[in-house]
Amino acid sequence: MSTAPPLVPWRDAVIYQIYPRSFQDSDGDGVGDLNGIRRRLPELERLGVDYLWLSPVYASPGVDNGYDVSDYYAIDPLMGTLEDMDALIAEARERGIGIVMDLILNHTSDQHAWFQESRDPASPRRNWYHWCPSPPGQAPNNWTGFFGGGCWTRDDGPGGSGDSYLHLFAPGQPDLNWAEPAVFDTFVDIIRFWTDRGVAGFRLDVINVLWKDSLADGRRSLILTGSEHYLSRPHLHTLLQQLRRQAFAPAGAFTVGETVFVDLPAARQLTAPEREELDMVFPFEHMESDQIIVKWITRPFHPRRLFAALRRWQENLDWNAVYLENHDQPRLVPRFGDARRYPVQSATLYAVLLLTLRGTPFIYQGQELGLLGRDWESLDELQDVESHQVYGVMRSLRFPARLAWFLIRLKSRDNARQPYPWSAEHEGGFTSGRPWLRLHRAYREHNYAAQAGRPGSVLEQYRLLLELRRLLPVLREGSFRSLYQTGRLFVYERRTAGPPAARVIVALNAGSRPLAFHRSLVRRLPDHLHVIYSNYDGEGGTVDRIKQEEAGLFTANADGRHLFAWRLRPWEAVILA
Ligand code: TEU
Repeated sequence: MSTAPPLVPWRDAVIYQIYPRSFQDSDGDGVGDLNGIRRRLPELERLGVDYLWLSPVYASPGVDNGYDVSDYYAIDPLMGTLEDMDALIAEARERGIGIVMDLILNHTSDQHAWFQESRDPASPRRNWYHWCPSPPGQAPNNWTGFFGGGCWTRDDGPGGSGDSYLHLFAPGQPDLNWAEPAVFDTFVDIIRFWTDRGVAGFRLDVINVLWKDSLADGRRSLILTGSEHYLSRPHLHTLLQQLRRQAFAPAGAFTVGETVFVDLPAARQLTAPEREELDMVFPFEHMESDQIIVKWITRPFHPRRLFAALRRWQENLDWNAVYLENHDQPRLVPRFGDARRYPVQSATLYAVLLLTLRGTPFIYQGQELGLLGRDWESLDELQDVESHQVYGVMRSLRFPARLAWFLIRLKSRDNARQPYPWSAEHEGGFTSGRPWLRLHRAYREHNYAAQAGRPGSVLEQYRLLLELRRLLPVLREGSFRSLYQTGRLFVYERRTAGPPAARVIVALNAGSRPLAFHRSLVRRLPDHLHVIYSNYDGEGGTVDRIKQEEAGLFTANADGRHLFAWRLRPWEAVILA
């Protein structure tokens, strides 16, 4: 009999995303693997996270680092075996940690047996993918893909029919045709296969593009011509309801959908509990606050846009996923913070933001160390298929080579994919061999071991904030109300009606200059507030004090620290009660 504690319900949980090939290598081949993750479970438990979402670990030729699956029932030999996966699930479970798998329903690898069979027009699998006749040099429609350029490839290879197949992503990622009932049934079976092994939830890759209304030409657009035919179409909702009813719900598995370009009305539909589709979705709007039209064209970041977007989503959705980093986004600190002058404060300001908004927070590996990225010297160093493909598109549009490289370097997904620096040792303790992607040059200074147990470090502040979330129900359940959101300042309240009634106020100064509160704001705040957390508070005593005070927290000004002088230091984040 297992003595494992029950898993925290997903609404109360903090989820940690692992990019397995960059987390911890256990066998010296330079690629992270499942046994590496098993080895690091003590560190993850110490951090205090409740679930691990693993980016794909299925068998894959690795064109898109596992987002091109060639067998959904098998573990990639680079990552380990099914037995290793079972052991990981069991050992994590013993520590009260659940495993969330990434599920790619929109496309498979072109090496998947299904696709190989479907290349034959007479095959029963022909209809599993979107095949269309096309004369050489002419695509069946004018759609453009997510990685830039076209999204049709003609099957000219040996045994090929000369027809073209649709791929919204890389040519090695043909889109499945969800109009084929056997595709649905197969995925119900796949989901059951993994929930039977103890998987607790799924992150559903690009889930809102699954259903294509038609393959007709689209309205010409600077990005994603054709997307009006497949972004969150009505039948998508039906498919999600069926998947939930037949696969996720019977196993008690929760879902978070990755929903590209999703707007608020669509997100509301997708997550409304009574509609029984998804539990949460990943919005993109706030991540677009430093870009113009496409992610590659950046503009100077201003926190006002980030805060305004977050606030809009907080105010218009009852519950959702909250995130600031993932494996597709460049690192937070050089992007939205001040990496040069306030690397620790800007990293921890965003930790406070992430962990005090309403919703289920997702931390991406390395975010808890305040990692930086962006230290690339040339395109040759990058592995990401998207970076290379988009560079090619930019060059064909006559972008000068230096400009194209400058833009790629800023936004390349490899910025987030550098192997995890565990220590100052050989390759950061990530591998005993040669890593598949270069570590950040500063790994000897910026690593896990250098921060663990050091009060005030980014890592220790994440740990404290997670503890605070567990201690204070208001941080999990409380309603959200914005009190002030102008310029670099964001002040909001979380409140529960009780009993016992509780309230905390969070104030953030996302700028490198001190900031005094305007009188109009001060007037709206209660008189007796004290700081229960500041990211300038290096002593780490906050949580211990709260533990002692638990009951009286919101009335007593226990240690007499009436510190809050209506003024925030550069990149200061405070939680007040
Ligand atoms: O991402 C979908 C997606 O929208 C991204 O490709 C996005 O367009 C791009 O990263 C912006 O730069 C998911 C996965 O998260 C990503 O890693 C995969 O490459 C993609 O799907 C295809 O499976």
